[in-house]
Amino acid sequence: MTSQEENFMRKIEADEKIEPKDWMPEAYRKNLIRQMSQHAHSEVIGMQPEGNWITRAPSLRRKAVLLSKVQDEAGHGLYLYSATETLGISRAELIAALQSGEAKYASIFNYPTLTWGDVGAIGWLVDGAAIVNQVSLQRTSYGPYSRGMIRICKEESFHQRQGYEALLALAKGSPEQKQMAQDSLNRFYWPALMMFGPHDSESAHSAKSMEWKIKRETNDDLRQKFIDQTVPQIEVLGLEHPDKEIKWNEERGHYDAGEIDWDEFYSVINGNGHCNRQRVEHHIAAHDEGTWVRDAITAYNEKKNAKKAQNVA
Ligand code: BYC
Repeated sequence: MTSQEENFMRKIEADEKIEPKDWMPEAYRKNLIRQMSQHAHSEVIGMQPEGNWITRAPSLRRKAVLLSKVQDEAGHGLYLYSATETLGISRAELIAALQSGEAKYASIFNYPTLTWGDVGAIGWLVDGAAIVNQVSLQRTSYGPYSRGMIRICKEESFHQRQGYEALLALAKGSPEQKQMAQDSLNRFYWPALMMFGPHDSESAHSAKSMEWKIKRETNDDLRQKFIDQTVPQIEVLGLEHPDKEIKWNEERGHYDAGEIDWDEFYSVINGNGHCNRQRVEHHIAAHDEGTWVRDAITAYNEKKNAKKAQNVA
């Protein structure tokens, strides 16, 4: 080990944060860019399924709340892109990788939102799963990522509660509304479990990411936390659990659960989910429409800098 590597590992072991100007192994930097940019893309692509319901929200209050939640997701994407840029890669490169399909985003956003119940299920289950993961990532070893997570988690808890409250209203409503809530739970439960990634034994990046403390808990451990916390929440809603094999295991102190359909997971992350093409095409169209805004800002900044240079001279 070189002295630089030794110093890096000493910091990791002492739970000190690695900061942008610190020396870091190239593989650590690359792994972080991969994970953080995919996280940023997930936030931004995640605006689409919920955005689909802004114009059809059932009341003015629900519309206002959904609108601000979707705006929050855009903000999360921006924090995460900025944090990723501290690793020496530009926003344009990150977005090009998303649009070419080279970079992934969370599989969950390739499922359609068919009913209003789905908006509640996303807030409750998808943001709920995201929080379990992100609370753990608050202790990640890279300073800018860790600080971004602390801020994002605060907003995400509010998102989770608004989703649960929307679904509770349906579950305690008419038989048709209760059925809508059950149907959303049935469709979003398994994809929410897939958000935690493959089993630890199949996870390509986990071992190194755990060693470097990029990840602080494994995919399976985080998934188990989510499974455990969701059981009583389903009971309060008065809905049926979508997993018929769910059973408390006294010895483990956890719920045993049925197996995820991994063929479906791999099909979705490899680009063949219900909405993969639609999501990326929509992103490309929106990005193209915004070209004039980016051009205007660049021209303005150039003008401002030229003026500053003139004043100095
Ligand atoms: N979906 O070795 P593994 C939100 C990929 S959004 C797609 O275990 P890793 C919200 C993985 O990337 C919150 N791909 O990977 C927004 C890798 O492929 P590559 C999003 C997945 O990185 C709007 C390969 O499979 N949260 O809150 O160690 C509205 C092997 O996997 C998935 C984050 O992004 C998946 N589910 O662990 C509402 C959290 N799972 O890169 C809500 C940050 C795995 O080699 N990310 N893959 O091509 C992480 O914590 C980790 O990256 C993961 C995967 C746990 C997701």
